[in-house]
Amino acid sequence: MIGVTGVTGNLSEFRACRRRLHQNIAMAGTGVLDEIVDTARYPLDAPDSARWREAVAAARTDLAADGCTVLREFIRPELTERLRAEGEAMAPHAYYRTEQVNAYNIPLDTDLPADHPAAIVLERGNAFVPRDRIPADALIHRLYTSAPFQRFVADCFGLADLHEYADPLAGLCLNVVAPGMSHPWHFDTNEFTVSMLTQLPDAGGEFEYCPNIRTPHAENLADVRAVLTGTGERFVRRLALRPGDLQLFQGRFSLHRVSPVSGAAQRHSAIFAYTDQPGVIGTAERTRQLFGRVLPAHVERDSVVRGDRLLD
Ligand SMILES: O=C(O)CCC(=O)C(=O)O
Ligand SMILES: [Fe+2]
Repeated sequence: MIGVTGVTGNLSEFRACRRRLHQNIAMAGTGVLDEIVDTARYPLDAPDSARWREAVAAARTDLAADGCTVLREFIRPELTERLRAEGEAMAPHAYYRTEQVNAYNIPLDTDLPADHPAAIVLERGNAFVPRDRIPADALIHRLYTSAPFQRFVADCFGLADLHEYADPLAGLCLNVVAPGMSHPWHFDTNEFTVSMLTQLPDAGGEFEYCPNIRTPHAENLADVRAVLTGTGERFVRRLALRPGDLQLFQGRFSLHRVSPVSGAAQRHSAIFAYTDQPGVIGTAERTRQLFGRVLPAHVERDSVVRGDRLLD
């Protein structure tokens, strides 16, 4: 008898202890995060709970419909001024180099028919602050490296796993669009993008996108051309982003841009780059174009034959 009650007592104690342990493990990853993210609204502290699944399902519904979802006020609204100020402090480290590009990010001398939309040359005037200029305690850095955040984003995209882009410069960037500049129309070469506006410009600088204007099976060149030449308004949607909103975007099929910025203030957005394979690093050539310098990791990477066939 004593044995039975004793066991029962131990068992319930054991269960309570195990529950506390699980809570502690969850909180170890989210305690800091809870200061940044309103976990009542975005339950990063409760992976795989009903609330978590609900938030993920909502994001997936949006993504399936048009490749984009915006999680409003993902950063607690009382922190948006700090978010903005941190971005402003790092913005002077952006590397400026206006680049002639096309919407497909393929070489401008590619042999194509004259009326192909890739023959339309655009000016990429946005500049990037690289990861090694972003303090480890900046809100965007803490979010980028947070395990529950990564788990949540992976779930929203329906990915089994997600890894920080191992590139020491391109993993996390602040995208700076100065007055008079834009980030012109393009398709992304990566499958998914995670970003967060940190500072609004005075005017312009809108995120514009054409949901699924192309598909894996059809380039729909005439439609793309219409957008690039300013007659495709019917394809264009605009997002009224606010600092602290989290944007999940699948830009391979949806042509998109940041429209020209005007007024005095720059537009700042954090780009959280993740890959579905670990250990990915950009080429030295591309790194130099984007950041004006390379690190030993890029040089080493180029001398190693990679086991994957990923685009840079
Ligand atoms: O900065 C943004 O909001 C958009 C960035 C973007 O389209 C990209 O980095 O590919
Ligand atoms: Fe993009």
